[in-house]
Amino acid sequence: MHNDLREWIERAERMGNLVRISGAHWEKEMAALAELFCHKKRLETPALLFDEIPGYKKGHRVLFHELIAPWAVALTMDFSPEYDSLIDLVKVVHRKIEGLSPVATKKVTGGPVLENIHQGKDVNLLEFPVPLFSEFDGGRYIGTSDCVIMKDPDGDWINLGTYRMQLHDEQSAGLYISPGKHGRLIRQKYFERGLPCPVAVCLGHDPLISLFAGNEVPYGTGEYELIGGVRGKPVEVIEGPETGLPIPAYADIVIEGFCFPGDNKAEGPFPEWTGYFGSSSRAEPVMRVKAVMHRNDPILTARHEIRHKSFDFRSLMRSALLWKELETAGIPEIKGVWRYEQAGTRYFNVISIKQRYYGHARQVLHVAAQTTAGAYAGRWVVVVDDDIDPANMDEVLWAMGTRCQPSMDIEFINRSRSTPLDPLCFDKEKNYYTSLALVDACIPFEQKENFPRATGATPEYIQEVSKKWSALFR
Ligand SMILES: Cc1cc2nc3c(=O)[nH]c(=O)nc-3n(C[C@H](O)[C@H](O)[C@H](O)COP(=O)(O)O)c2cc1C
Ligand SMILES: [Mn+2]
Repeated sequence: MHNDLREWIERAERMGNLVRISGAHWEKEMAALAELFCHKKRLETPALLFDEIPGYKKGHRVLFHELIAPWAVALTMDFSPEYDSLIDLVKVVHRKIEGLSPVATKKVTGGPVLENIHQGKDVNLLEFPVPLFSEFDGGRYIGTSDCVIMKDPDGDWINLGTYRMQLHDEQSAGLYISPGKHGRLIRQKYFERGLPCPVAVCLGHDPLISLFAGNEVPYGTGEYELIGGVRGKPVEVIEGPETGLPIPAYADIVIEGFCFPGDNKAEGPFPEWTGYFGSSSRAEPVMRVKAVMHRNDPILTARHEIRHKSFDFRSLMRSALLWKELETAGIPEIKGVWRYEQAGTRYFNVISIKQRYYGHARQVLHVAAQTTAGAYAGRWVVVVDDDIDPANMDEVLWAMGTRCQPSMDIEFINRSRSTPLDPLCFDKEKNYYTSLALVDACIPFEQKENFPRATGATPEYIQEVSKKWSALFR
């Protein structure tokens, strides 16, 4: 398995999945190229490594979209990138997560991240070619594929989260964290005590860190330990010189500093995962940066939230995390979970089951809707039988069209968890609720034996004929 971002890039390039681009501008051009690649290459989208960015030193690079295609998650978690249906990939990731034993971090005294250290007056965030995604954004965003490291003041829990960061000036950046996120709850604890909140942020790092920082794992769980679990060895960390927080020794770029109670500044808008500008400009906490550490020729990782893309690592991870939570709740016979990228990996979730008892399908719907992975900004949860591939929309629509009696088979949950980024949340100061539709598109359990036979030859006969006539389909 790769050890750091540098090795990951080498391997991606060897697979033919990395495109190097010289001379594209940080102002909108890198983002537009990323959008173009994404729409032209769909499930084969490569990672883009930008260099010689106008106004910046050669070697000060930006890596866009390291996790936007199935090959990338396979490389990052070290499994084969071959698949027939996307649900095959979820099964692999689910197996990896299901049996994961957490591995604690290992403290080390040095590492490549310390090749360059700037503190005090020497801190200058503008030394990095921070992208501007579009002319409608609140500013340039230095943190989009970042990893924000914080410590619970009441214990040893270290939380990692991906939260957007807008560049304000050389020594400060805005840190937007949605209500209820772990980083926000931790920061709030410091503020309620009138204390500054220590923060360290990786701005360039192994994509494996992003897999866990950017997805919902339960409150109190250390994401570092899960990363160590996947790797099979501890994440090596140095102690941050300003905050004492554990910082990955092999990161490309890390900043350290503090958020102070009441120190807010206008932040946003930002083009969000919903496919809209999440909210207009609002006052959000500022991170005052006290130290910058980076490797020679540092690489900033960046993500542009592209509307109508085919895939994102969040679909895979959030599907596998939801699957794990359903099993942890004791529900049997979950056969597949898919959370559609086209609906922001949160709004439209499909679960397939082998029905075993009366009420099985409803149980799945209600539990899935309120898990850690599923509750945040959910809108539609659909349950289907196990002959339906939840990642195949053709099959899901067939089930919804033919097995769901809307007046009986759709239930609603009101005042469920949402976010100010939700385009249907009109009050951006409070009332972040959504309703959820629970759609039972399974054959009614008592009709299983009598339900009309689905058309088509049996799978066994289809296989026999396709073997006999294989020359026709070459
Ligand atoms: C690329 C990317 C950008 C994200 N940006 C934000 C953000 O700006 N604010 C936020 O609250 N969550 C954001 N998220 C979602 C959180 O990272 C995610 O909910 C994660 O679970 C947060 O960690 P936590 O559960 O420890 O709070 C982003 C996720 C990804 C993958
Ligand atoms: Mn967390």
